Amino acid sequence: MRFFPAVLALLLVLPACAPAPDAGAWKTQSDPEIVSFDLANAQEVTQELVAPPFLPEHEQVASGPPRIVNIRLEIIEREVEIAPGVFVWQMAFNNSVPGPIPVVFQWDWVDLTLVNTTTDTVRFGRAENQLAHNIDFHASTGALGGGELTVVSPGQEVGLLWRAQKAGVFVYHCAPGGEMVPYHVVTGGNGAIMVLPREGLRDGYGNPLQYDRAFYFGEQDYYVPMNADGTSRRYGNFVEQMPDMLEVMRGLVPTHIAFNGSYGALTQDIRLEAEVGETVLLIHSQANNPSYPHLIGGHGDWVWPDGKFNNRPDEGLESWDVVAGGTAAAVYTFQQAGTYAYLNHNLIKAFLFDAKAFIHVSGEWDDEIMTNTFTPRPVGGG
Ligand SMILES: [Cu+2]
Repeated sequence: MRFFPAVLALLLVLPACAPAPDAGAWKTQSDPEIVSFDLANAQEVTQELVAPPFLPEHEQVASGPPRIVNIRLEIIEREVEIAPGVFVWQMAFNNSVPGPIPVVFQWDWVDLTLVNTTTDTVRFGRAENQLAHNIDFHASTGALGGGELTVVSPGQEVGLLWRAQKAGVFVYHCAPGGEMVPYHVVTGGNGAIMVLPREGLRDGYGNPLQYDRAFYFGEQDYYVPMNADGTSRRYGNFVEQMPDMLEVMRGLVPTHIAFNGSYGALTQDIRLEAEVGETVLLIHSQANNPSYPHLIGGHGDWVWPDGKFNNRPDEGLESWDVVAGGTAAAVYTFQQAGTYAYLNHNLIKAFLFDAKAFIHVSGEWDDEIMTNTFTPRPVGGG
């Protein structure tokens, strides 16, 4: 061990000369004037929500002080064919599974009108709601995430104002109590909200980061009472379905797993497109189980741990985590043309179930990044 003192001395010197990133220095504190901004002075805006995988129109950097962002969510109990011959009575926010993803800035207020629709009031076709519903925003603070203040019976609506104190992508879901909580969540009663830092996203060096497109993937596990022939049992309404579905749920094994509600939703029904050179924000939520997002043929250039933007993003990941009742957010700049699969890298869930989406990327192919040196031929040939 006669070299030990020299090695030790070197180790002691190294930190001083290596440009090691300082995780603490990456953080910026919220402006105290923004934090203490008076609700009475906040301007009201209305955000028109859209069905995922798309996001409502939004700025990426706040151009003024905190606002009150009005949003409207209508709860609809509806029967949907989620796979051939497989019917589920869903609980859907604004007629989509997952529900729409509002986009606000940190320190804005969200002013929600939550509607438990009936056929008389519904904007989205038919609704024959039977049950009380509510909403728990993981991004909010207090009263069960708002769940305690938002229980509405069919034909009722309720208003909830809350402040977005934390930045990141956060799950919301229905949570009306007891076994109703998982029942409403695994029939589609969940979504996410994105709370952007006011200064916008930053990469791991602290440089501002803008995206050209954003897609929101909501992964849904289902527990469908099935017949022996591979079709599902059918029920008259959301309430009638519940006892049999709870039995399947108790087994903890999903019968179906889909991105955005139904099999083929993002591989056949909706065509997602991007171009080489574009930076795409990939948002993912799973309200009831973990997931492991992966972009086949690409990466997460920057991945925010647990989808929370005030943590320094990780660089160049292959697969990343979504915790149960949590989210992920990653950006990737496409470098090659082609069709990319974005999926849960529990590959059984991706391919034997349907936890996947395709992104069709147009543009140039760069041989310097990848090319065949020779195409398949007999061994030793050529
Ligand atoms: Cu509900």
